[in-house]
Amino acid sequence: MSVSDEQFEQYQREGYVVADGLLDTETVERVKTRLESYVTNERAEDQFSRMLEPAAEDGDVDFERDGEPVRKFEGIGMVREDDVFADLAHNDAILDVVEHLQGPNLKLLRAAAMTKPPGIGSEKKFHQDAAYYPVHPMDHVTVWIALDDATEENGCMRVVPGAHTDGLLGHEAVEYDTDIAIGERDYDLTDTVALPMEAGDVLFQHCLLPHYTAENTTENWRRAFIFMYARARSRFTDDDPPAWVDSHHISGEEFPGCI
Ligand SMILES: O=C(O)CCC(=O)C(=O)O
Repeated sequence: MSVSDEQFEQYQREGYVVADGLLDTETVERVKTRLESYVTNERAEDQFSRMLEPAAEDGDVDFERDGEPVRKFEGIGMVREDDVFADLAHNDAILDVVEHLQGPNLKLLRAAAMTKPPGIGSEKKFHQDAAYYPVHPMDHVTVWIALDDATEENGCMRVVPGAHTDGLLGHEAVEYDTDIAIGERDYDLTDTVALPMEAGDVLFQHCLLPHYTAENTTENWRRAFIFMYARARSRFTDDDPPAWVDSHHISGEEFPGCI
């Protein structure tokens, strides 16, 4: 097991754990090459969506470097449509850790790639991932995979250790309907620990853990892949959930009436 008992205790206590070097270079490069093929429009996505950086959408920047200024790709369709992304979602080393936390019957709730382009990669404000998903119980796991080295300068993950035990906080909409931020508390950077990571390191994060990433002020992309896994026995708690709420079988059994 790549994550020790002490690290699993840290996950329970602080709401996160980083597994260093969980993915090898070949796996990371395969995913980055595939992502690039969407950014450069060599491939077109049918079953998932792309969002450009706000600065580019407002026409404030002339960004022609390496394709389009994509802020993120999002949608479970990423694993339904693309074999490389599907392989990543089923990666044994990742599932080993997730199954230890969530048991053997797993569904995928979210797939996304957050790409933070050079110079214009914008911040992601403080939020809890659970706020996007009306699911019970609220103990699903976000897996954040560093595809490039993530540093304080290019917008590495910052978390508020232990705050997952405070429950779900009130959120409000930011730039887009699908972009929300914690309104109920006034977190700032002094509440956080920065988690610089090397490409191939993987962060496992409790869905109630408040987190934040800053702008990318460097000349290079800061790409990360994100999956959210939940127990297959979980239930959607909203009869009319937001359009992005969906689930995809990953491992073990499925259960009627559950996600
Ligand atoms: O990768 C990032 O910059 C932050 C992503 C994130 O927290 C999210 O999309 O929920």
